[in-house]
Amino acid sequence: PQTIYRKDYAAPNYLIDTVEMGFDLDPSATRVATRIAMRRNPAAAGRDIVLFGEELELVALRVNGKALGRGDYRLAGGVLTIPGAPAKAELEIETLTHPDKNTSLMGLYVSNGNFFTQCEAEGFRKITYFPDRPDVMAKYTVMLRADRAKYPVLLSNGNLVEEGELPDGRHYAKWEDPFKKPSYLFALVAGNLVCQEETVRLKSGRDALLQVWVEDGNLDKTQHAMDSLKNSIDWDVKRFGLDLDLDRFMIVAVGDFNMGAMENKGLNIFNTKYVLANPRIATDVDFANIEAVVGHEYFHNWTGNRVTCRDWFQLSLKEGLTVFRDQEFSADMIGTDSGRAVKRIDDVRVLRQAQFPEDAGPMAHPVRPDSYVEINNFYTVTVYEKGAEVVRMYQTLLGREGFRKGMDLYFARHDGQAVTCDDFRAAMADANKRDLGQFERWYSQSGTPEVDASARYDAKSQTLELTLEQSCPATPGQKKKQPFHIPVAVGLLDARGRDMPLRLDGAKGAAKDTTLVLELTKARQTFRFTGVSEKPVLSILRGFSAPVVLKYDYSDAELAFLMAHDSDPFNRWEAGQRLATRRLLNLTVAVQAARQSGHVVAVDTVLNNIEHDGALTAALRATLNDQSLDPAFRELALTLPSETMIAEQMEVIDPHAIHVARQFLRRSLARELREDLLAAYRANRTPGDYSPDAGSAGRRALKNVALSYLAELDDPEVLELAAQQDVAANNMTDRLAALSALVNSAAAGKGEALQRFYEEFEAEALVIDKWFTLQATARGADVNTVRTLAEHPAFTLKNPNRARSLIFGFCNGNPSAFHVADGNGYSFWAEQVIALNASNPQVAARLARSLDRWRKYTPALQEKMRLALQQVASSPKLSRDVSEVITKALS
Ligand code: HT7
Ligand code: ZN
Repeated sequence: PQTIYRKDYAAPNYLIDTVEMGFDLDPSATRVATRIAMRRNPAAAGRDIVLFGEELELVALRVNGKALGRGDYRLAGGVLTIPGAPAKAELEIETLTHPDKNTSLMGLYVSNGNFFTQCEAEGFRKITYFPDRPDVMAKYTVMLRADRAKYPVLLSNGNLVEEGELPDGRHYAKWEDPFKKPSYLFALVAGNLVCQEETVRLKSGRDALLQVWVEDGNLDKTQHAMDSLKNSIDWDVKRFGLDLDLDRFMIVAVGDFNMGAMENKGLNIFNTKYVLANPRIATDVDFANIEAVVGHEYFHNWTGNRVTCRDWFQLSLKEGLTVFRDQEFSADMIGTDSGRAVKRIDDVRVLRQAQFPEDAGPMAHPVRPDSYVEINNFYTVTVYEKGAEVVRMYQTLLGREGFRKGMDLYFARHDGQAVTCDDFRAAMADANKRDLGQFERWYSQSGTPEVDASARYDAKSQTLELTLEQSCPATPGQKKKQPFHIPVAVGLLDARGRDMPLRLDGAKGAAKDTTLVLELTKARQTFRFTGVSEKPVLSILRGFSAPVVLKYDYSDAELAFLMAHDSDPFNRWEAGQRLATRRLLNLTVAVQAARQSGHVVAVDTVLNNIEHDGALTAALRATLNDQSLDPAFRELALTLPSETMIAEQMEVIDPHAIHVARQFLRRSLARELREDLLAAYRANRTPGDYSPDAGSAGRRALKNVALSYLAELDDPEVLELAAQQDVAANNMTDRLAALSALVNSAAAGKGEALQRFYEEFEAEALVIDKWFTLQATARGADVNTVRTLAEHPAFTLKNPNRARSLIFGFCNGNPSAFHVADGNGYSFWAEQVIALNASNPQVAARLARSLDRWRKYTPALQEKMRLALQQVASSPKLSRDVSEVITKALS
């Protein structure tokens, strides 16, 4: 397959003013007639009309009314070229597609009997031949025709301008989008759907119709999405002065969808997982995710749609910025400082768990990649989550006001254009009169930078010298890195744990700030604080001010002190994680040593005999019992780093040893904190009607993490609590937590509880997904468990949510079982990747990434993973998507 390079970007030969499309919708053969008004681009060198098309039957092709014969154009490798076209060309194209055969879920496809489209990134070319690239923007008019009985609802972008009857029981609807847009934002939906709707008055004084469309029977699950949409509209006006520009804004839910949702202009299409919610079927996390994704897609209307990407290398221009916006929205919706901090911790956890490993593996790429084989493989945590961190750093460096000025200038300059990450950076720099030249390296250099900190306190001169040294590991194609521009937020704590006022040497005025943002721009820099009256404890990288790994030689006592006192909640949590990670790594080494010594003693006996760690237990007890702390924060503090997180800290990953060590620590904490956990469990019940608000969700989270610890003890009193909760819960959060506690314990009734759950929720696909995941990730589950579940009548690989629930759940969410020594997990993985490759390459390529980090494992496991990767590599008809991932993993 061909590699596409950023450096090869060339402006399109032709621009488009208008696109008119007519669809005769039929699941087995849909006819699409397209008329495109094109004109030569004065800024381009080439003269050919270049169109892309995939899996299409070309029925007719005319230029300015004249039919083109085979000699008038070239068609090869999905590219249709018309050489020597006139300066102004009206192009007419007729194509046939087969939506019911389209299992890739890109382009026009059928899901549960209804029609949907997915055009980002390059799905429009599966509908018609077209200059399917984001820098070609045009105004669209769309005529949909279909059988009225089967497809009573016909939707597309923009405004409904006409509808009516046709012969033979068919009907039509004509839609006009007043805004020009790239083809990837085109959408249509046709089917038997119902909606919840509401008219709202916008800031501008105009009214807008908001609709949430779902299948019949799901109208009891749309209120939260509607509320989230209204909140998003209000928030974007308040925070960024950006109002809804349409008379009508629609959200449509679909059960078969490759990703979370899609921001098509005025017609957002969503995975049902991010729309449907009520207390019976959705957890607190689901409610929060729906709010975030509804916000995300809505915010794209400005950051992505009004201002779009010049080319797909610039994807983070819209995705990083929009993730930052949705993170800020969710934080503001919680409203409290502690709630904001909890949200920040959650976001950083995702970054560390998924993006840091990506940045250290074979698929590492800059936030703005330089090349790709298949663009779908670059919808990554680097482009999205690291991209959001990059945007957040602008705000940290420029302040909220400065950031807003940059945003205002960005829209003033680029509304209606397709632009680059450099354009965004220039707007930020120019609006604030700052030189952000070095900041560009965050876009061009891959890898996670490391910042090594060391400090020297001089009591006599009352100065503290903080030396920061940065480096960045080599990544594929990038051996040497230049220093980044890194904002490092720092605070100093006195012996009583209070923040000290800070002053840098040479700064004017009295010290008053208690957090300073240091700008690290060199490989090594020393910052001198003056007037430091006593030796402080350092709180570095407050709020996780940059996406880096901070190394600082904290003592256990300092970490416990920060856990108890740091005014920065992120670093307060971070101190606990550092302490726990240290302990977990020691335990993992002990497990390995015990295994190697060949003693017949149980590993537990060995672990029980190694030095008891009172510091961690005492600190966790204090946090758990500190009623002044937000319950949601206490839950996060109590949650140990995941097995994946611990793995990333090891030179050589030994999944089994990590699992044993982590389980051991959980059990011993449960034993020592038993009474405290029981008290927290009882104190944080949420009686009365369910509400997904952050306060209630935080209490449930704390109660349920207490339950999960307690269930480690396998003691009848606790298992009875779980059993009672399973029966009495009035919401899915508590129900699932109880079931999970039972399934992960030795409870006798867990099989029955699982069966009851299945029978109760059989008709709710999203809940059955949870049921599969719970079992795939359960302790004690192995490859055979998952193979058996894959035979269950409710399982199908064809539905991405279902495939993710079981297969991804196991391969990514149950490391010790997946990496079983005999390599059976890898054989299973290879089979599934190969099967998915045939039906849905995009989903297959996501699964293929489960072995990205194979070179970090023990030699025996490495060898088995290599064989599995080769098995996939040598399978016939490998898609571009899977081939790119596997080739990079093996190279
Ligand atoms: N911008 C959307 C990307 C997306 C997508 C990409 C490839 C294949 C299927 C897809 N579905 C949605 C999602 C977003 O970031 O909002
Ligand atoms: Zn997005």
